[in-house]
Amino acid sequence: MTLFEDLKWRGLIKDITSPELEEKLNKGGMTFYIGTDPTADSMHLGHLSSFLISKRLKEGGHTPILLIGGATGRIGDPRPTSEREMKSIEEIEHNIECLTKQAKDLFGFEVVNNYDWSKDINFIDFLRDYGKYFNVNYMLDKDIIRRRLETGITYTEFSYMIMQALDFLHLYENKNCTLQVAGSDQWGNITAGVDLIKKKLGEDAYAFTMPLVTDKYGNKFGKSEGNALWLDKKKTSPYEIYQYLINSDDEMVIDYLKIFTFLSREEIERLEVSNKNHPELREAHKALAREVVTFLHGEEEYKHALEMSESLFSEDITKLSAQDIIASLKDIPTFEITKNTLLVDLLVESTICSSKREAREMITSGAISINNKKETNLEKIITKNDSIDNQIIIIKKGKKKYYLGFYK
Ligand code: 485
Repeated sequence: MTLFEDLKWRGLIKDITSPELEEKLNKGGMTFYIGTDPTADSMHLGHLSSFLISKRLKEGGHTPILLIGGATGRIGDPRPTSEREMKSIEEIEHNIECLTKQAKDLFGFEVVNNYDWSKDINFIDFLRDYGKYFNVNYMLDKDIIRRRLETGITYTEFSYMIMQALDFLHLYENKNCTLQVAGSDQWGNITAGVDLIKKKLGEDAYAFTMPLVTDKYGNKFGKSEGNALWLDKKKTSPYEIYQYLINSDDEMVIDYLKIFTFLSREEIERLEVSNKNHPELREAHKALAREVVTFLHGEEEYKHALEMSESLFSEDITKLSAQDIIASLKDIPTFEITKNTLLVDLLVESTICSSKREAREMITSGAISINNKKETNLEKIITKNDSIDNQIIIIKKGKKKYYLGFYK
């Protein structure tokens, strides 16, 4: 299978600027770049799907450059809906530092910052040397700008595409970079660069985009309850990432294996069969969680996450942190605990049981567990001593029903 076929098979190619690119990709030897803005102090799972392309192309014999947008981050890529709030320079600088380190640690490729070549461009030179290549009608016709015409867009954000185009030109001239890769929302920005190189130098540069990764409902992949899953383990524990991936939709897990792992086509096809015929084994889900967590955080952290997920269903649960438990027991019913309470009463107050009679029966028959430990004492009083991290307790009713109690 050629590199292009592999990328296609993995669903990693949405649009390409010209059909010649297929042959060029297969041949190897191109320098390419992919960029991100310092909007946060870490990349998230959404970025990972895009950035992994740098490793795939590297394996195909190309040379990657990772760009952190110190200049573009000061401006803000127009969102489809409304103007971005500008971040402070201190925050941007902090984010650049964190992202540069993260990109280097994860990939080990050259990392550049577009602030280095953009900061000294003088406004008059900018208008004379570059502005003349950008027809306003052409800019207005870009999807992202057109969508903002109703709600309004400032001159600052309107200029963003020119900055990204200048980056491509700069890297083309200085690093012989002839290819830019990005998610499909970047089509306007990257074609602005290809067009600038053509107009200014009369030469050909290339680009392709990758489809946006979504869950089965079409929502952006990599968000949990509206929060991004960060690649920095101080922000999102490896265990949380593990849990997120292991709980991937059955219909999506094979797509995710193609996008997020370096497993071979043969191996992924084997997992596809397993997922179809033996979904209960969850082999595909386990492989996805294993590959991604190991790539991001290493073998040790992966093993730890695996052990933790096993603890979730044993008395060892008390060894986990409240935060990790909350993250993994997401969709279960919750209740509040305000004071020391007789277990029987708590079961009724929390509506786990419908009456005191039922609660007593459940307890004496051994159907109630506190933190995965059976509780048969009718006099049992639940106090903070029963809690995990002074924050939560987990009550299990019968074999499968879990309830999460929060201390107020
Ligand atoms: O020369 C460049 C300057 C800035 C950028 C790229 C090249 C960043 C780009 N405009 C951007 O906003 N990227 C997003 C980001 O930073 O979060 C995301 C894209 C996504 C994918 C990812 O970066 O929305 O599609 O490309 C890597």
